[in-house]
Amino acid sequence: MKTGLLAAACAAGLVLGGSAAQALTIIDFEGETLGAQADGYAVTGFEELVFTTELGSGLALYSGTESDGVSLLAQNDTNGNFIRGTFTDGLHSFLSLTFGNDDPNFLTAGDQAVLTVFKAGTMVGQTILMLTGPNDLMDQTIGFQFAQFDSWSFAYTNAAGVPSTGGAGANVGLIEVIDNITYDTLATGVPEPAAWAMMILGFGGVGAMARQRRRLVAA
Ligand SMILES: [Ca+2]
Ligand SMILES: [Ca+2]
Ligand SMILES: [Ca+2]
Repeated sequence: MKTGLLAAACAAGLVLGGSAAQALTIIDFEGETLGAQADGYAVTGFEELVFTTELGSGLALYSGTESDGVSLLAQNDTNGNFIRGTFTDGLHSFLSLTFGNDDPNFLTAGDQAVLTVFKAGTMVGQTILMLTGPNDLMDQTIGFQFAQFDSWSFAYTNAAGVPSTGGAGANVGLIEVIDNITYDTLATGVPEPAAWAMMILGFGGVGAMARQRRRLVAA
């Protein structure tokens, strides 16, 4: 249900986006096989985004009452592990994802969700959100836009920004669970009429049109 709403919202964005119209890709992991995944995992058809973990292992696909269908997580959370994503198709400038698993039994005051973006390994931006109303449900969204980046990380940290390394009652015992990963689609954007005119004048347009692909996920 939530995925369908998100897809609809993005479709509306394509229509109403004005001069900045762009296609968006959404990965919601539905249809993927549950269980452990090796670092380097990518969803078939979305190979441009490769998932890894900070510590080299612990990726898993998961589905439970607190998640949004199938979701991606990084086990476990007594060792500072968290999720990384690397784009193999170039620089992006928009990213958002839903997250949750903010179990109140494992939460400490000040715990936060941190999305950091990098360009060629150098941090170029960061979004920090406090965990609002801890309820163990995936009901928060975090995002970043404007600066260009080619990789990102998502981590739960303590109030000082240190990735969680503790268990219940000591620092945080939260496991990152993310879903509905949405990013600007490179080389498949929907050109504005003026852009089409330029392409037709400059290149004949046919070749460029033939390479266009739409990768929006069906709800
Ligand atoms: Ca999902
Ligand atoms: Ca973690
Ligand atoms: Ca929540």
